[in-house]
Amino acid sequence: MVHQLLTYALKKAKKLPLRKDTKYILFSDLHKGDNSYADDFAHNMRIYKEALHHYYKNDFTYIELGDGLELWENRKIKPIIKAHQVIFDLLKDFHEQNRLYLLYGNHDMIMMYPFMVKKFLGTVFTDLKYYESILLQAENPNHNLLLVHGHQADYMNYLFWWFHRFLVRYVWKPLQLIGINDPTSPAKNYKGLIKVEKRMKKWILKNDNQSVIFGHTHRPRFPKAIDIPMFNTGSCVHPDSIIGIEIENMQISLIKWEDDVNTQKTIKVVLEGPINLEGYW
Ligand SMILES: [Mn+2]
Repeated sequence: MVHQLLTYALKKAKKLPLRKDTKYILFSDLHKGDNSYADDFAHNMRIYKEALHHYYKNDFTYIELGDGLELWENRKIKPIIKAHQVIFDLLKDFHEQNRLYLLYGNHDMIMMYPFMVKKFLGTVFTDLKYYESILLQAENPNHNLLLVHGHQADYMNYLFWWFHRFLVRYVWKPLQLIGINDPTSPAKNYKGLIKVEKRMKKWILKNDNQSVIFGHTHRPRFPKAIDIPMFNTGSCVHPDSIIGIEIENMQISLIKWEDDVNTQKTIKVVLEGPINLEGYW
């Protein structure tokens, strides 16, 4: 099942060029909510905004690898837009320059339907599209990076996302108030996370070492050139930082944005890399 879902995602991926002069910033799993107690993103909003400013000024194309919106806990979009208006405005700037690409994850799976995108975000963006997958493709067609949310390797979350949504809305969200975490989420459950990574690695090996970048588990991964080429962007709901992946000058790096303890300024820290992408091919 996982193999079919990932292979299908590869086949239908939106293709974007990968060159010396292309610059991409990849974030995932923002889980933007309504700024209430259950909004896991609210505390990082300021840091994220600074980061977004930086990438906008420096001509990066923004790619979000799914779960940008928390539509399980929230049925309505208006409170989310209201809570994060500044961010939607910034994303709109990217979009107007054709520098915005969004994937859907399990928490915003309904965005797979164009009419839902229009209904939910039509007031913010004109002609916005959501994709399941993107293929960053270098000149040599065998040299590419597949970008997916990663719930394809977590097929219960892919096929029965609506059932999980029901549980989150009516069971886990109320329990979160008293400190009980959703045990079915790979982001909050270590065993589930390991399973997803294992299945992803298996698929990569079966598919000629196809490089994959995904999110979903919230655990950042950055392989060495000799390892299985499985990257993970981490998330934007870490306790006091956001983590993402930059691809620039045919090099890849894992980065973190946080507040510097001494200066209180928001800064970028390079966690891994930059490494030449060629090393993985
Ligand atoms: Mn997810």
